[in-house]
Amino acid sequence: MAILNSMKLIGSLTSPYVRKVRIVFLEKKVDVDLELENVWAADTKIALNNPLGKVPCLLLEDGEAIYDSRVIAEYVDTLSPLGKLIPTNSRERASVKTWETLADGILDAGILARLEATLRPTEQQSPMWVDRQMGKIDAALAQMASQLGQNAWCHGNQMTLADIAVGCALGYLLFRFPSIQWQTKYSNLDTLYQKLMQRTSFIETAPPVA
Ligand code: GSF
Repeated sequence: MAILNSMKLIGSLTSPYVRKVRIVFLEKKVDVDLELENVWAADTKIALNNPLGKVPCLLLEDGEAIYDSRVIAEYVDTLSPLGKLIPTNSRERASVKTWETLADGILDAGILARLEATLRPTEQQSPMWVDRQMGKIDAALAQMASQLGQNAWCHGNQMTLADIAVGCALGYLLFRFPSIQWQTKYSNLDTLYQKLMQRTSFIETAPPVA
């Protein structure tokens, strides 16, 4: 195990999972060095730290690798008492983590649909598979909008990891699936998104314009 001076986050500027944990670091005011890694490059070294070959991957001060984004977010929330992002009460904790799973599910489905179109030759692509993934995105958006209702935040009366995960999922859709018109269909999600986008943590981690 290599000894590092400070924590190192391995990731990319376009990954929404990486964005989620970078926002958590910024909101918690915990320092971390970002090390850019293209996991799709033939010579990627990501598997040396995460055998699953995925980012984000956090290297702790003693070199231990922590993944995936949900584990990293949960860990970083414990590192400073500032603005708790995951409630300690077990029932509330489960609710916030379910919001996170719902938001991450949009990313999982979106990425699977996109890889089908970008990585597979046309004759091997399955429109049925893509439709299945797009159906998950539609259902998750509807659930988020109905659960949020007219509340200011996804859970309770302050920003939590639920809002961060939802904001990253909505931002990802704008970035990769601009044809999904979630802002017009769900004005309450748009209000939440606009509010999140005022925060330095969201502004600083916005995906680069291609
Ligand atoms: C998902 C990470 C992931 O798929 C998490 O961290 O929450 N459940 C995990 N990361 C992508 C990058 S991206 O598309 O955001 C990744 O590293 N993919 C490489 C691969 O081989 O799947």
